[in-house]
Amino acid sequence: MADLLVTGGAGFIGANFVRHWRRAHPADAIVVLDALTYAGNPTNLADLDGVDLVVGDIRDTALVERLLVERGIDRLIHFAAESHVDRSIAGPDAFVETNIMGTHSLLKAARAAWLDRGTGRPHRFHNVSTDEVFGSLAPEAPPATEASPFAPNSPYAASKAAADHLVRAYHRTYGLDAVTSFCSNNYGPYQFPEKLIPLFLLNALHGLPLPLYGDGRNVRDWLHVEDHCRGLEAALLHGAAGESYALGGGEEQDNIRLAQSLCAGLDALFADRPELARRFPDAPPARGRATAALLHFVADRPGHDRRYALATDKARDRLGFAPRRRLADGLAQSIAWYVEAEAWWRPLRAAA
Ligand code: NAD
Ligand code: TDX
Repeated sequence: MADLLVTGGAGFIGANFVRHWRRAHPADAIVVLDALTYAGNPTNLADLDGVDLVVGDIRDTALVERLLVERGIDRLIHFAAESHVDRSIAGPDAFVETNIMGTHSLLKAARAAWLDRGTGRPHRFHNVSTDEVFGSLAPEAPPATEASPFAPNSPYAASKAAADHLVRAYHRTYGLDAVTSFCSNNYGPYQFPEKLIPLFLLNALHGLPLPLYGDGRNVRDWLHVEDHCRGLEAALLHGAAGESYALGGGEEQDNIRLAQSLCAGLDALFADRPELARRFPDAPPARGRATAALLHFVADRPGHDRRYALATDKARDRLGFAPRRRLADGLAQSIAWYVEAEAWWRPLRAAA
């Protein structure tokens, strides 16, 4: 096997994956293909050697085919997507174009480069998907598995589900070596501050409200991004062609509880480090108040899925996957990272 192509490698999970792969496989060259949308940030990769960032669109089939052929790339891991549910509700078109048409463009390029040329070389197309394709679970329902029916509810989830079906079809019809993984809500460094955890942390540092949608009792399963990356590495290297694997965190939590943990974690950090009150004078603990006072309820997200959860038995048994980082520890690490990463997030907030 030769170089690795990572689509969407300048985004949150993609950048964490590139960083992980660099540490785990330092001899491999990595090509990142990223269109640098609002969510793509080259500074996420700026300190790495041996990573070639190609700024381009996954819908450019000719570009992708050229990269695969000219660089002798046999492995592709596909993160590039429009990823934010609220944006998909406000404007679904970009989700159909990037997530469905874009994935199909990659599949066409992979088929042309790997199958039509008849080189017979091993190859692998890894498709990164989400627990949202299985839709909303009832409170007492068992977690979704790889065999659960698709029931997507948001335009985002529907576009991911469509892409997953195309990946499956290219395996069954053309014999493309393809694997799909489904994952729970990720958190950790470099997450764009529109998603719940970084949004709430950065709002809190500025003394701004923390808007909980609806009754705040929607449940998500949380997985630290480094654990996700270890699961993806295992699936890319050891997953079986045509199979799918659910990578869950085993950490279900409703949004109120999660938000309260974030607030308490921030209060504790400010108590430990008095200099933070000078750096962030608008944060409640800098004024002797609890951060949780910023929490408030706002109108619900339309079609808001009540609960997601994934059973990871298959990934555990076949890939040896098990999350290492507990949520409490991962949240403490994330809070500390966002407090220190002011140079990273300040331009993003200014642009927003
Ligand atoms: P992100 O929004 O942070 O990053 C997406 C990246 O894709 C950005 O760098 C962006 O520039 C790039 N991109 C967008 N459109 C492109 C195009 N047309 N061509 C090339 N590049 C393009 O997303 P993320 O949170 O890192 O998610 C990565 C993948 O993982 C997505 O496929 C998402 O559906 C999936 N996923 C995310 C989560 C999560 O909790 N964040 C959970 C499960 C699955
Ligand atoms: O301001 C907010 N207030 C709020 O209550 C935001 C941004 C979110 N929420 C709620 C909605 C969800 O129940 O918090 C929960 C998490 O929201 P998001 O961070 O937007 O994530 P979610 O909609 O669950 O989707 C995420 O996980 C699955 C990723 O964005 C997807 O890309 C991934 O597939």
